[in-house]
Amino acid sequence: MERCEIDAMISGIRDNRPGTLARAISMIEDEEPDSAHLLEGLHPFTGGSHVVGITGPPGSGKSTLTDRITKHLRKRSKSVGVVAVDPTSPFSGGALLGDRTRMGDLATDPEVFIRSMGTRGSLGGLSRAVYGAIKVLEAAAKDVILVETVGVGQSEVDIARVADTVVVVFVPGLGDDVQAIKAGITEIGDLLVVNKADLPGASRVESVLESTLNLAPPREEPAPKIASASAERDEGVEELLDLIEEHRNLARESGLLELRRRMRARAEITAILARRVSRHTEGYLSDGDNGWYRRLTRGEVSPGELAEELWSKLLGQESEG
Ligand SMILES: Nc1nc2c(ncn2[C@@H]2O[C@H](COP(=O)(O)OP(=O)(O)O)[C@@H](O)[C@H]2O)c(=O)[nH]1
Ligand SMILES: [Mg+2]
Repeated sequence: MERCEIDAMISGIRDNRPGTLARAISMIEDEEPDSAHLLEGLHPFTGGSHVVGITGPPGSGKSTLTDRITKHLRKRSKSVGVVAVDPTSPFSGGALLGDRTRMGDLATDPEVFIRSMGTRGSLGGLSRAVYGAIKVLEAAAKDVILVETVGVGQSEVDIARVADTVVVVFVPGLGDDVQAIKAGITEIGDLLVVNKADLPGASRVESVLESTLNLAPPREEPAPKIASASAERDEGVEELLDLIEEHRNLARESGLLELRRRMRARAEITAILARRVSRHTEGYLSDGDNGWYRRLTRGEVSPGELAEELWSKLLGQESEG
């Protein structure tokens, strides 16, 4: 790709042309060589969006909630980008497939851009792509970017936690005591939402969350707030959105936003490097002709020495160009 083509792509992104946004994200996802230049070119135009992570167990209603939040944001005249990293229920399929009218109005709205991402990348690949997609949407000047990721604690899909505001979704009936306490899940959220409040047991989950928070050691960041909602019935979503906006304003004043951005940059750099190292390593080790395994079995080298060798090769390639 010529420099001028990349420039044209950047201006297409800044003009918020949906086709260009889609193509740019695909380029990043497919790890096309030019995508690195594209991301470099986009960087100066990033940082203006409110990145909101929405995470929680599969089936808790993250996609439904994301859809609702998007609608309410549109009512507030905010433009929205959605990145859904949820292989179990893709935003464009899954729960929303059965409700085409709901998707319908969002799908034709030029101020809403929705992208589902699979888990096809290997180590570091997916996170790298998601950070890239966020960059594209930031450069397109989306007011809010919603990032849906499943689960908590899996590094590959745990991008939501380095968002400006992190929403963790809970539901009644998943073993109410366990889900709250497990894996310090309450620690990563700025807002803890009990979704499916229309189902029995929701208030019990809320009180379990409250007592978990009361027992938690004090932390520098403000204690998370607890909310409840029924995404399906569109109840409590407006209030949740108020809390999301309030969090962003407080985070900006307190310096928390700066801290989150720093964490995100750190995670992004790590993802790019991890991906580079893993590609290099996989490439070498899957090449049956270079004899690394023979040398290993003959006792000429140890795995550690081979790793050392590969590392030097990688550094050598870098300095060559
Ligand atoms: N009863 C009830 N069901 C809901 C609610 N929100 C979502 N669901 C349902 O829960 C299922 C999983 O929703 P989905 O949004 O795909 O969850 P995700 O896997 O977390 O993205 C779907 O059948 C939704 O219709 C809610 O507030 N109440
Ligand atoms: Mg989903």
